[in-house]
Amino acid sequence: MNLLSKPLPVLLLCCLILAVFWLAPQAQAELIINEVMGDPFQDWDGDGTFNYRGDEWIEVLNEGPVAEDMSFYWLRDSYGDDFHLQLHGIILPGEVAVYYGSEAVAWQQLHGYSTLGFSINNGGDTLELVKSIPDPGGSVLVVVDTVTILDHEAEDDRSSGWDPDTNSWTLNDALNPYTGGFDPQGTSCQPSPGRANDCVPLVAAENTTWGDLKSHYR
Ligand SMILES: [Ca+2]
Ligand SMILES: [Ca+2]
Ligand SMILES: [Ca+2]
Repeated sequence: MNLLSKPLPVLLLCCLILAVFWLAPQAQAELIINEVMGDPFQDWDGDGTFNYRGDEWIEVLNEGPVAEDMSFYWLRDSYGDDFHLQLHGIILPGEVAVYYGSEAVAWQQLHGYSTLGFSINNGGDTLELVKSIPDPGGSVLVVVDTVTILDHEAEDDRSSGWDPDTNSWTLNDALNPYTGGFDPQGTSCQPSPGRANDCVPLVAAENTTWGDLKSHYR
């Protein structure tokens, strides 16, 4: 089709369609749920106390080329339509941010919702990252990522994390080794809230003998 041969109104309409296409917010935001701690058994959020709701956490990774304003994003699980937390902050390309259950509880208190936190079911759950996209008729909600974790992944202090090298989810079970037969199998890696999913194994404390110490100074 030779556009130049068309009347001016047709050309203007074509330009308008192209402009809307290019300027519309893209639903395919390159944000993913990167790691999930569904069944904490220690004080992960660092508030000084362990709480099974407050110390759950969900990590989000920005795989895209631009910084993302997280105030357009929400987290929820697959039970019901209620959001658990409106996210916050900016995530730079390649960076992660971790959101704790205690933040969800505080947000729910503030907005008059039931204070369930993320409510990640220890028997397995499905989590959604949802983006609110401005629209002339009101905002449109788009699910940008969905993650399902199984029963054996949501066990004391095990996290599930996305491994870009293998394109699969891995089980970070250094703090609570998994010996069963379900996938994902354990990796002996530690959970890594707030940082890339680089596998850091748990290092046993070394028994240092007097002979070891002397050997350093020979
Ligand atoms: Ca805590
Ligand atoms: Ca839980
Ligand atoms: Ca991580």
